[in-house]
Amino acid sequence: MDQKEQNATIIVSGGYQPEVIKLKQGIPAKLSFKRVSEQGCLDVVHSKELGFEATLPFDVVKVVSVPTDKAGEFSFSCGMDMFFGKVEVEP
Ligand SMILES: [Cu+2]
Repeated sequence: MDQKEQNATIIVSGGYQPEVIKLKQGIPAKLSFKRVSEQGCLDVVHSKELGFEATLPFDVVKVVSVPTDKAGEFSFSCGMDMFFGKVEVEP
């Protein structure tokens, strides 16, 4: 069956849960971040490699699109680059 879109939900609380998100190459993908902790710099998530930056208001789901045209491992992190998560795009 053809998949038209892939979605992953990431809970933000003292880090990212899950820390590794696996995606398939070539299928549009969205990450939904939900911050449930008041911990400071986690209110920003960004990734140079994936080309996004988003603010994460407390207890609000924030959706970002990520590219899946290239296979590989791409990291994202909190505003101060202390906490990291990773997207694995598999061919
Ligand atoms: Cu941080």
